[in-house]
Amino acid sequence: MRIRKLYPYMFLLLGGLIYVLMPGPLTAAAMAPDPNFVERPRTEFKTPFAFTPFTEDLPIPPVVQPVAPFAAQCGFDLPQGMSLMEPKFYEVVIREATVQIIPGVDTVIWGYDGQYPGPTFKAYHNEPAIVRFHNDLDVTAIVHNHGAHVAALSDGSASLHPERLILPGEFRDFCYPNIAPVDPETGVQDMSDFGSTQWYHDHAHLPDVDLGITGQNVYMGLAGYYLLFDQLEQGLIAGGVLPAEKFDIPIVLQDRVFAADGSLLYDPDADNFAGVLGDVFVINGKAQPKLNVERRKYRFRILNGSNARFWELRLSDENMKFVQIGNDSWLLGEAVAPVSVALDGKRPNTIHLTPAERADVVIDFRDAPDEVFLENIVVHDDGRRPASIARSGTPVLKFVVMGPRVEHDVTVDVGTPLRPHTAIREDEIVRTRVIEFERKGGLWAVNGRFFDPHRDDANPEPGTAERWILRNVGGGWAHPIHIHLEAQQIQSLSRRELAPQERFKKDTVRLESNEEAVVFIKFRTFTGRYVFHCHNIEHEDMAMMGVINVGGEPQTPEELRRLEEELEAAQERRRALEEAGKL
Ligand SMILES: [Cu+2]
Repeated sequence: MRIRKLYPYMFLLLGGLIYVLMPGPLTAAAMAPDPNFVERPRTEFKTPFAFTPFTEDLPIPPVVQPVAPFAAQCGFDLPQGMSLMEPKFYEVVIREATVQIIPGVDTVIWGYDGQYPGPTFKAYHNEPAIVRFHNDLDVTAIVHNHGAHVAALSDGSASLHPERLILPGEFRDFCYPNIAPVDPETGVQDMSDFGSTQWYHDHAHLPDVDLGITGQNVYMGLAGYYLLFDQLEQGLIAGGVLPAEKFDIPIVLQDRVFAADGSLLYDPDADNFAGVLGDVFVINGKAQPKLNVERRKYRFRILNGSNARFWELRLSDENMKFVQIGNDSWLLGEAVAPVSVALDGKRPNTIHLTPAERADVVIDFRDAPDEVFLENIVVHDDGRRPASIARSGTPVLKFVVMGPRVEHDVTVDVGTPLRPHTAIREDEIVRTRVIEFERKGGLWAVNGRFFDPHRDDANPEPGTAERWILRNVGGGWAHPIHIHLEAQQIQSLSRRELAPQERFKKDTVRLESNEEAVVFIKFRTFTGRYVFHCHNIEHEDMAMMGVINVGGEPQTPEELRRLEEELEAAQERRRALEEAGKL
């Protein structure tokens, strides 16, 4: 495989903490510390295989099955007096496997249980899952359950807890309680925040060199679904509102580049750390597959699992509509007709997804023609942001529609109530923080600083709500911002209106260039250290990450004064940007 285990620019060292920054862009000539470095032509990053698309079936990942109980290393760290059902135990081996992503081409991947994408977890409310992940690779791994409400030590938050890294040949246990956040006033779980479509993926960051390898590990295949069910969602399914589990299909969107020997090519420094893009569209681990469907409604849990690529999806038949029922981890308050709201305009009936975002949608095939394509209309050929929207989309998945029309199908439609939504109120907000994301010194920074696992960037008090102003001051770059542990409720976006599907909860917020998002977030149930970061994974690996310490050392008067000053300076900067017409 064509992976560099450690990138040639080992510029990130000095006591493991201090970044050595070179003036100007990071080029091979400027850094040149690696005698083995060979500058390669960009043509090397073009896949040299031609194939006929839509000949192979869309793979459906198997469901992980429980094993006999074992003595777990992890705990749930729940509030006192809270009890759960008996846990279920699972064992998963992270290992190499040879698969065919492109028909007829053997490719080595790294997979959970050797599967790409990984097997699907199905978990139930209040029924904890304890998962033992064994690492049979020769690289370090760790697992983050994206969207999960879990104790800090089971969150897989990069190198904040280095003892949680799964070293080669070792295993670590992760404890997922499968609960909703506990309301600090009532002590009761707030089921309006109970998740539905989470995904688990690698999140490794090497503490000895302060370097992320998440991009490499996810690119090689380490990602899968973690689905949650509770009485409410099971009621919607049993009551004939939402499609049954048999018609509930995961769709992971990814892009990959292949070398001539069939191996996956991964090299973030080839593109100046802008973000790694592929030229083959891979859906559930297959290049442009097909799926046979009946003439009925299907639920598709679509995940942008790409490292850096933005996708915007539409259906080839203009008469067919998406009905969106979930966004990121959660079901919506009510089903909506999705709209893509971008800087270049609004496009109804399309689904825009930046890395890590999910859209849970229902598609009605009852009156569909025999062939329907899911198309991607984004033209995205450098890591910073999509270049344009294509009039003629690229078909990425073919639906082969068969059989008679199913009468009396499930009832979900635009406006159908789903999970009641509890809005965080303005009067609950106890603090405002400004978090600015920018390119700096060839890397990626948060509030002017690079990720330091030893520094707290925010110390919210448990049980309180905060206003976070997420601002992209990086000019031409777009950043999907992911905050661990709790949902974000978007209040406003500075450069576009809020789409109907963005009005409820998000765990990944897209910041367009020079855009500002005001979000409310409430910290409940757990204390400890978690991360927030850009989910362009190369940006994350290259330092665009910060630390939240819930209930950490109370901020000293000096720190609070500094926060006030930062806020004032940020407001000043905002005014300047506004005057310059840049926000
Ligand atoms: Cu970014």
